[in-house]
Amino acid sequence: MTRSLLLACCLLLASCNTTPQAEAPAPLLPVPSEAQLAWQKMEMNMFVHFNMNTFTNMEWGFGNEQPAQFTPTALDCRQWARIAMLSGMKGIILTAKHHDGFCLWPSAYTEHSVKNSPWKDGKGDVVRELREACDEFGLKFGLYLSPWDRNHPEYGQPAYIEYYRNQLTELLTNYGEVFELWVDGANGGDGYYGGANETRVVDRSVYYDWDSTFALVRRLQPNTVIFSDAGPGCRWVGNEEGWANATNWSTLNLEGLYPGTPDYKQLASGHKGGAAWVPAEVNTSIRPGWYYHPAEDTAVKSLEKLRAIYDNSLGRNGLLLLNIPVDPRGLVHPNDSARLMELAYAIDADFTGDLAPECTVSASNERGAEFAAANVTNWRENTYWAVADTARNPVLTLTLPEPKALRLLVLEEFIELGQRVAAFEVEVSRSGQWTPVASETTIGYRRMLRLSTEPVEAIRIRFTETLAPVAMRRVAVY
Ligand code: FUL
Repeated sequence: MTRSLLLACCLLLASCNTTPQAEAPAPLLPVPSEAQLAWQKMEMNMFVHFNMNTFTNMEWGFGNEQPAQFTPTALDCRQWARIAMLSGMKGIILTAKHHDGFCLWPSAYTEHSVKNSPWKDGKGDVVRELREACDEFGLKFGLYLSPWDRNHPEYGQPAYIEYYRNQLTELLTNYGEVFELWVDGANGGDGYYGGANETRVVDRSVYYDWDSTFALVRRLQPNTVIFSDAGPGCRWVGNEEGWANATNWSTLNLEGLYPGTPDYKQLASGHKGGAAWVPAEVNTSIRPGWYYHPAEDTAVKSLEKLRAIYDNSLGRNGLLLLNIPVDPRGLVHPNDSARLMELAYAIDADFTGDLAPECTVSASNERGAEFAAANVTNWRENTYWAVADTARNPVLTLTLPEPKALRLLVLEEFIELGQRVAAFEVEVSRSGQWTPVASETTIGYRRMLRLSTEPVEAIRIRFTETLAPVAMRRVAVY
């Protein structure tokens, strides 16, 4: 046998021994952009309402306040950032301008800002201080710029839109990377409006021409995730109480929706099979108000309430944006920071002791070796279990090394390929007998289910309705 013939035989043999690699499942469109994916993985962020209202004890300033009233005595953005970081939050979003129009940065386009306040003799810039604090504590930095402006004389006219865009340009040019821009939908009508003291209600579906403004944002900062009632980066969840619906699709049909849409109730669930990827952000406050009011020092939400909010947002395929009102000193009040530390400890305890890695994992179907069921317990971000395109109603079973009582189940889809699961059932086995413990709908980035079982030998998930073959990143069980 010649050498080349020998080589050819060897190659042939080698290729016979390799099992063909299974192809990854086709993505189910729409899928998240890289920026949306990075945003989703932040999981919990801090919202900071701090501005003129902090000093006037209001929620919605009228717009006739004076810069002289902005008088923080001990403002320290590093304190806010440290608390956010220690609470497990990954970013902070600040009300750079709220409905009263006062600007926390020295905007070149208005006199109604920190530059005319006594704070730091008008040389201060809260936006910059927070940006720097976020960098120091490894947090991302985001901004809220209220479209409704009760101070601006031209609000309601085209000139104001130019003003708004100029301010956006300042904020998106001079302060580094902004991970999220918060576009609020409110307009309550009346205001100071440069002394006019009248009611100005705009047609929110057309006045702001959001398409052009969002194009500007994308041009200045392509990775900024734009929040509004209609996305396009992420969406309001339709309430300020801290919950998404148990059925929560990250997909949404945007037609007819705009910031301030009256049709916001549907935002709690999104749309099954929706055409755009617009995941839900659950924004709520740790206190009754968004702004600090001394009378609410004793009304900080209980740990129990905050844990429910955590479960009903992050545990239901949402991102939690928890508001912490900063007080007139310019600091987070100790009642809030203490509660946040309790929450961080509780979350930590919840997610300690994942039993899944010790389980034997099996599935009714595996697409191929690299999509094995065992991938769901390896804690790697980029591996997942997937089933063949033809597999119907797959079942995933985790068998414990010895019977254990279970308190929490965490399920995550590999959303890089889209959101697929529409219905699933959970069963546990005791002495060989399977009993149902949950019948649920969507999963998405993360679904958490509180359980309270007797010691069980195994737990299984039956996927009863999917829009495409199942692709699961992770299953954790505690
Ligand atoms: C609302 C605003 O009107 C509130 O003042 C607050 O900023 C909240 C987060 O959004 O629409």
